[in-house]
Amino acid sequence: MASRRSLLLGGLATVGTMALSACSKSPSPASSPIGPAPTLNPAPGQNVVTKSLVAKPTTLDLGGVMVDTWAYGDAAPGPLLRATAGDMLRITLDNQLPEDTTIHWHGIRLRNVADGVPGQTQDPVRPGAAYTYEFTAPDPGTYFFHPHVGVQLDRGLYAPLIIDDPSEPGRYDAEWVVVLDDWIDGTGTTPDEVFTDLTGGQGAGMHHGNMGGMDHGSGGMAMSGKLPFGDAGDVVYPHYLINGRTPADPDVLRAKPGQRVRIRMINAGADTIFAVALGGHRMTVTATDGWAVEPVTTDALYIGMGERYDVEVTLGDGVFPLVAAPFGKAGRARALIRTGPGQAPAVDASLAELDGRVLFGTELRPTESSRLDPKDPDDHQMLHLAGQMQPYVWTINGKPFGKNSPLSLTRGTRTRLQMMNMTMMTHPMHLHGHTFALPNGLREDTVLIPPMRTIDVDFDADNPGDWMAHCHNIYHAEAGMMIALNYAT
Ligand SMILES: [Cu+2]
Repeated sequence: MASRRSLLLGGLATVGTMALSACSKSPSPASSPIGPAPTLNPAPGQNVVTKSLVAKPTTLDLGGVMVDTWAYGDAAPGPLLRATAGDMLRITLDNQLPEDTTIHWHGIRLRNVADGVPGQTQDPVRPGAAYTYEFTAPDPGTYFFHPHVGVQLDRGLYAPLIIDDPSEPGRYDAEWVVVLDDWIDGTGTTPDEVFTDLTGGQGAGMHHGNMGGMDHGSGGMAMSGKLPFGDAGDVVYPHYLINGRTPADPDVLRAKPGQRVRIRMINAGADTIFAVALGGHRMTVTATDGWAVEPVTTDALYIGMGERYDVEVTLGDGVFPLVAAPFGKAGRARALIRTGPGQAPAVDASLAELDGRVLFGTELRPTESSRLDPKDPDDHQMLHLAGQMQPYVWTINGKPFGKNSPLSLTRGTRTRLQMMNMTMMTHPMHLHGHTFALPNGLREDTVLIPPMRTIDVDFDADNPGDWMAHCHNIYHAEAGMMIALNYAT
């Protein structure tokens, strides 16, 4: 049976099923091996942060739900990685998974060889092998890391990466990292099986008995085709998590009444846009994707896959739910903020804030210090986004990754990417190795592009290499919605 979405999208794409052969689990390596990355030696006086990560199968307790999954160590999110802007990071990945993997350092303007794209910037890290990533992290902010292989991100393989600003005064009483996720791995299926179902033409991962049912009109308020994001996801998840915990047995964040807290929010979900709100509070947004913005106070905010927002709140006295409502899907993620005694609100208690003003990231304006200086672009490039559910193929510039032509950039140019979304879904588009600016100068590395909308972003081609731009819906990316952008020194 054709889904509503496939009907809406029918005729927009002209790519046949053969195209899916390009979407192997590990993007096919270049004809010759890439070999080890050249060693990076720290500059005189440069601090080096050294850490080891083990990617491995493990069993996690999500809060009354036990799942077999893959993670960095024995927790999801994995271990917080923290450094100061300008530091060199030297991170060794020990691959104890039964598959190839890599790590992509999402949002960091790093040297190309450390970007973690198999077949493009490195050879895949084989099972049992290790690989050392060495790079300098130039910009402070909230980031995260995850594999760039297949749909591994939709397992437990993600963790926050915080880069501190050495010049920022410590003006918060506390700081919390809040990682959002949509969870299905180990609940009777795996992300690989979900992807197989999606590409099998049988209709979007709806065959797992423990899933909540497809979102096409079945979820009450969770109607498909809803504004502003249209059909926002392809997969119905049995669980939505904050910091790896279900709403029934949530993460509890503790502080004192009246304290000012910075919350660093990361959407590590594979297929879910969230609206986030804190019961009984308004939140002031101070940064997006690591870049400072003119502060805006709001009831709630949307956060797309791969996006990060920093907010500050001054806490009241009591117990408050921090809720992330999956857009267009039933269920919620929840943590609790506790500043005093009292009983936690019910898991499904409604939040007035979610019915208030919900901020879009694209409404934000940059601070003067984070604005990209205005300049006419020297180079215009286009990303034409298309796709369909049946067959499940998502394309950039008419073809899926592997068949589309890499964009050829020129070093030293101000480059404009015109991203045209010709579908009825929202796509969080992410650019590696750079931050782009929206027309008002707002810096980001990931931006939500609603259905049938075009967004122009500008960036300076000042970091040569073979880079990627792709949708951060990991199922779209794996089904082809990626493209390479290449330029030489
Ligand atoms: Cu997409």
